[in-house]
Amino acid sequence: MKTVFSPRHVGHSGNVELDTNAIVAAYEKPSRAQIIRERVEAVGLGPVIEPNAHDLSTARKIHAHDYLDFLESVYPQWLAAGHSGTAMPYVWPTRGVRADVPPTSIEGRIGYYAFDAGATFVAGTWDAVKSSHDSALSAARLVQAGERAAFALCRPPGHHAGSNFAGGYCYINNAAVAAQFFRDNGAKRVTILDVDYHHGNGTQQIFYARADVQVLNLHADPLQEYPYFLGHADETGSGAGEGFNHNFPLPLGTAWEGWSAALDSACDLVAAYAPDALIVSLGVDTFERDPISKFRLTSSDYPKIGARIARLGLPTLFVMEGGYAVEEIGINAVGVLTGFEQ
Ligand code: SP5
Ligand code: ZN
Repeated sequence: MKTVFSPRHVGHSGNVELDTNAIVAAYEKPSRAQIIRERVEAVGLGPVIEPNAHDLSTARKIHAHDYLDFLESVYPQWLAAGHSGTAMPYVWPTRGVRADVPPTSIEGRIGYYAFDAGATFVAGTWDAVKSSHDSALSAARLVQAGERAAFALCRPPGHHAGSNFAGGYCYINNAAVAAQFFRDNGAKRVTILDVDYHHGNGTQQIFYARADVQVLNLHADPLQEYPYFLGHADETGSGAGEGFNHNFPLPLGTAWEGWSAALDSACDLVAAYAPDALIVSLGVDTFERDPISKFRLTSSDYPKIGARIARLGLPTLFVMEGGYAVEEIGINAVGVLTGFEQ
């Protein structure tokens, strides 16, 4: 299968993040994408191509216009306010506040449009975010044009980004934009299957009231793990979307036996929905040695994930999400893809 990848992701580098009790170098770093790209070439998965430029018209259907404007302007505003280095929020709206009034100061705005401290900005962030979005759309176009599968090697990732908020290293929800693209180009139903360790709260929020995009999430139980405030099993959709959102919260320490049982259940639901296209939000932070996660999948498990997904027999777009064990991230992510192709 083809891989769509933009070298412009490297502009999003040098960020710091808040980790337990310290400001540390961000776990979501450029070497992640570089090592995956090298593995794609080492195993001969297929050609690696750069994305075409796409405008934001599809993204505007799933993200608020003022939010996209914010993403593009936040870093220049941060500099104009006399700040330097990593732009990050320190205050967020919560219960009982005026969530309808975006502040004018950049310190207020950056918190208003985020749910955590994990969506930070440097000078090259917007260009990287835009290139990641372009990779998702270009790869989606390959699948829409008839390829069995394609790999959008997106960085930064997207599944924590909602209609009007960033967080968890995510800005534009690349998988959600791809789903909207499929819907706008002939697909009647689209499924997003999110196998990242963390619940894809942004993807769930975007499609929660929609029946045309089925969303399934396998993830660490939000009672025990980030992003904590969404991802329970009783979140099944609202209004017209009732019955089209499925969560599989799993306990910390889950290994292949428990994880694959949830994948089988999810795949049964996908088959019953019979989508025209499948998008896999591909996180490999389920790995036993991931530095910020607590599942126990091994490198030999990843090809089995790909093989199970392939059995659905659907046009499939893989969109890269998380995974922070940088040494093994290429083996694990590309393992899913080679397992799919066998
Ligand atoms: C796309 C994606 O996988 N985003 C994940 C964002 C996770 N952010 C929370 C990180 C918390 C790190 N604290 C773990 C302590 C290990 N020293
Ligand atoms: Zn994750």
